[in-house]
Amino acid sequence: MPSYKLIYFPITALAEPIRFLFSYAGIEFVDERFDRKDWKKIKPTTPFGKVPVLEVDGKKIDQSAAISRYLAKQCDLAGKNDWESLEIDSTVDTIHDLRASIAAFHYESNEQAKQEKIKAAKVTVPYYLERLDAQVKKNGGYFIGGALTWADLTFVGLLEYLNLMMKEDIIEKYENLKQLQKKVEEVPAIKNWIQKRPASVLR
Ligand SMILES: N[C@@H](CCC(=O)N[C@@H](CS)C(=O)NCC(=O)O)C(=O)O
Repeated sequence: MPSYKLIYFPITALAEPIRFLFSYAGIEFVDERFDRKDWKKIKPTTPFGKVPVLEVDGKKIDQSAAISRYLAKQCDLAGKNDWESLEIDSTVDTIHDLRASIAAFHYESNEQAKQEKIKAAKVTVPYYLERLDAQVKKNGGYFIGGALTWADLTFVGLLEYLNLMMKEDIIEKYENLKQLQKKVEEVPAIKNWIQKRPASVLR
């Protein structure tokens, strides 16, 4: 088994689906959370100036979805066939599109541009959530194939951060997504991880 170190800010966000997958797979990893003030120093040591970065036996690799997919394959969460794997990839990309529309206003520093992006997100966010909720309903309580996959772990892993940026529980009105969150958070290995993980340091 390789040695794994996950490097990220001291928050859930893009690293949390990866941490969920390590926990689910029962794979040990070093959960390295750096201080925000050190980011300037760390950035040039990453492959493309972004985190999360995973070190595998000292080799550095980035991109959270690619890392998640790699781990999902090791614990049978990557689909039962190529079609399901494609459906999972597609859903994960959709979840990241939803995240991008929220992050767009959250990280906007120009006040006028921010208001415009908030207006856009007020349309986009429910648009995505309605469809994701319907997808879970149609697929037996999970996003794909009536069974747990890394798409479910990605969505639930990212939720805390999406809620923080939106300043509300974004799935409150979406019964199927709420049930999904509950199911994922009750998987024993994930429940155990959530209980022991450090709280996010928000600035
Ligand atoms: N597509 C990348 C996005 C990575 C990304 O945007 N990371 C942000 C943190 S959430 C980052 O490193 N920001 C600091 C910077 O760009 O200087 C992934 O999914 O890993």
